[in-house]
Amino acid sequence: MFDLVIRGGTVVTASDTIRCDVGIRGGRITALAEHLGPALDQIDATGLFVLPGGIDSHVHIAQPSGDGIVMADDFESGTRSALHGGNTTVLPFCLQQKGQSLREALAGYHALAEGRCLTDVSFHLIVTDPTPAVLGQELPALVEDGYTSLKVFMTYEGLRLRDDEILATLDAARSTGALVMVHCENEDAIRFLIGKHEEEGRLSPLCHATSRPIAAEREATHRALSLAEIVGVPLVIVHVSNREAMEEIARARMRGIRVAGETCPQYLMLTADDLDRDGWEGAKFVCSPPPRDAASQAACWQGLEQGIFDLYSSDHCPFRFDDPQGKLNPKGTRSFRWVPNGIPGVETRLPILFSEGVMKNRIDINRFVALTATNHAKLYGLYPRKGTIAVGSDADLALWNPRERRVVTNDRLHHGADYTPYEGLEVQGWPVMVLLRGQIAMRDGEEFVRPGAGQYLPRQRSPMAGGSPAAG
Ligand code: DUC
Ligand code: ZN
Ligand code: ZN
Repeated sequence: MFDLVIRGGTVVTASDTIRCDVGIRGGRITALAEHLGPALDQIDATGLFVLPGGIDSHVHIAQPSGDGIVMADDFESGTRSALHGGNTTVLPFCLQQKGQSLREALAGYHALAEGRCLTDVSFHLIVTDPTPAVLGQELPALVEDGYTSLKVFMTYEGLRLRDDEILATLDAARSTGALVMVHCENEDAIRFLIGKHEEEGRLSPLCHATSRPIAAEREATHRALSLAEIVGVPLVIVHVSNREAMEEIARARMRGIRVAGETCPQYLMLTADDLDRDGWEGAKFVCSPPPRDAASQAACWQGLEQGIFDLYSSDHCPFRFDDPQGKLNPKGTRSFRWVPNGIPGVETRLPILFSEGVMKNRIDINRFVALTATNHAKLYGLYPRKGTIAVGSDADLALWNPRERRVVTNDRLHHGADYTPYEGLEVQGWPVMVLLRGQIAMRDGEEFVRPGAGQYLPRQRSPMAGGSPAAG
């Protein structure tokens, strides 16, 4: 007897599309077959896609963001927003403050997340202070404990690492089997350009985009990949916004470097013109790297279709707009340089790719699943427990109505931001039900789980970094 059977849906994985029932017992998928027998409960999924729950491996929640600035989502609102958008797992960042141990940083984020999450959660580390003790002692122990990925920044004063520090961090990652994600933008070039803009009195939100040009991203992408080549370690290049950075990834692959690429909805749907909207409205679109132009959008679509990108993540990093602790902070009203970087997007990530990608025949539904769930689980050491529909996997599922049409409006979203960059966008396809480890967590926009239903997930080492995926 099953606890639950989902009957009559179209089950989609990264490789197959099959009409079958899904049998669930003890929170896991225990059978897939044309017709399954009796169950304590059942769901009629006729006319729906049954997808692996979305995994968003790039979100920022409750991360300190500078003087007087407060991120708009805590772990409850951030994971609630993720859940309503069809996700069952998110990977937020744990930011190490300078002078802080990684353990101490983790203790803080665990305390914030504990009992608050509505999806499963696992942390990436952000290393900002790569001392010999952090790299030589803490990191190896943390990787053993399931913190198997870390991010380094090449931009942002206070966060960025110099090349010697990046090399030391990559070397520590190589010897521990941690996977490194890199934010590629040349900080010195950006500082130079910000100075020029300010000298010339150019202070509007659009100047955020013009002070962070493609060349700054391309150069840093090339440098990060070269440093990885020198150390002999794989890399994830996150939030790629344009063709030239994509070309660096392709060239590195041709040299035999193992590199995964990620892009985000903002690089498919927004352009720098959005930062030029009336008044301070453009601040709503300030994120880094900035959205580029129509040609860059087309290039990023091509990258999703043709495989430069393995991951499609939100880089959800929400700030309120009409708020002195957000985009309109008192410093920010004087210059673009004080506008906090980041936009919300965890809830709209899947509908945007389904509507613009699958419904417009740019990608098929299997590629959609790979880009939104399976590849994230594989790359970050959660597969096959997460990211697929298979016997033995957690019953994390999104039941998807491909006919539902919606206009995206902020009042129907669940994040803590007071706006969405996609206000007014018409989409086709929306998740009508989400199951988290076999429990109905969301149905028709209504929640059936409480904060705390989401669990923390220690992870295996990434197979790309030399770890072997868990057997059984
Ligand atoms: N840029 C980042 O590097 N992180 C979060 C959001 C953003 O815009
Ligand atoms: Zn980043
Ligand atoms: Zn980010």
